Amino acid sequence: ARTPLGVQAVVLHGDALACAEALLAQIAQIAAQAPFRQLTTPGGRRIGVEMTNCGDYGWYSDRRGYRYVSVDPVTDRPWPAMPALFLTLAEQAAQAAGFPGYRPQACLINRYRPGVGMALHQDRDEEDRLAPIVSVSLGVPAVFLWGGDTRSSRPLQVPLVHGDVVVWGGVDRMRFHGVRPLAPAWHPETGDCRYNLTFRKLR
Ligand code: MD3
Ligand code: FE
Repeated sequence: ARTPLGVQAVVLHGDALACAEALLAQIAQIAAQAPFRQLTTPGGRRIGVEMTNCGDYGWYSDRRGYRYVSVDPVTDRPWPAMPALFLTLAEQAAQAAGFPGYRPQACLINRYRPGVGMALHQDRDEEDRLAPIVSVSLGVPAVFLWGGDTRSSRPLQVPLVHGDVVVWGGVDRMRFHGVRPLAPAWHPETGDCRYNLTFRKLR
């Protein structure tokens, strides 16, 4: 089943269910090489979501700014390679949403604990402002906030559960979006956490 969110944005309900356990096993392997950590904003605030990356580039933030780096500043090693399963899942989801030939260069892995959310923002650190972003939700359900082209428009609330895949590209790529603070809940495969994989093509 699918729910359109916009002209070029769609929720693919449960499209990652069949491979969810394998995805979580890969996340554990990646985190063993590049641990989850809380980053700092350029303004000096700690980001509540814990993050790590895999692929050619990883999203990073500290006092010097938001950016993509090919070497993990915490371990001084390249980010773990993007698992083949991640690449094929992202490519298939993009294809199903009308973006054939998608090859992401970066996968940001977000971990949300109870009470943690993500404020309304735009993803502006990528040169390619039209290439789709693919997101995969795992574990505890969350409410995704789907806004407009300005911060002031009131966002739609979209529930996302274990195995849901969302694709945003083209005219919907620069929309404001966020995640409501996670309500305490339990999932048999992730405990009290939610994981989100965010695939991006940078240029
Ligand atoms: C919608 N992550 O890491 S999914 C992020 O669930 C981020 O962890 C959220 O927003 C999460 O930046 C939301 C990913 C997402 C990414 C980019 C988008 C949704 C988007 C760009 C436009 C519209
Ligand atoms: Fe975002």
